[in-house]
Amino acid sequence: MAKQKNIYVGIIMGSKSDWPTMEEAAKVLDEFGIGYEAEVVSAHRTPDKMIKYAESAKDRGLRLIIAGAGGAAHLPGMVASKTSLPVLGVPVKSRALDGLDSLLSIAQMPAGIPVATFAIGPAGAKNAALFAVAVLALEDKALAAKLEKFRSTQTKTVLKNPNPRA
Ligand code: RP5
Repeated sequence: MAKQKNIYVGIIMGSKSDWPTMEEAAKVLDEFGIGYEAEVVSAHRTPDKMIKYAESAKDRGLRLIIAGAGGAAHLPGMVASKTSLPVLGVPVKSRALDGLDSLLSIAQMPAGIPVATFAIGPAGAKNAALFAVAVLALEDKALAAKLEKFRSTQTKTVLKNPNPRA
């Protein structure tokens, strides 16, 4: 896998069917102007690719990996087992069990291999990306200012219209 300049976040997912959820992470990174790559990498259907992806991620310049999967959601944990980069896991809502299976598969990691686990579905994907922004902002003042602005705009928007009926 080739090195690409200014690509700091890898968004991976177990299937194309995860994209409507994971796209929410991509939208946030677009909004903050952060370079990312997005790709289907399946723990079960493309295990060799998954290992190569995880093993090469750091050398290729990635700083964080956002990994989404549904059902038997082994992708985030398996990727975390092959890289020391921070892995942010997004449980995708599954057809059979509404994503509770995804959530537990991602959250219940054995001690020693951490995966930061987010909410089920689009909110989780969005928050994983905001978390990645917060981590990258620790060493980027301009990005930190953008994040502060995002948060204050969000607060103002809610305060401006507290009427739940309007
Ligand atoms: C997982 O299986 C994927 O992450 C996806 O959420 C789920 C279903 O995949 P498809 O059958 O829709 O390809 O590996």
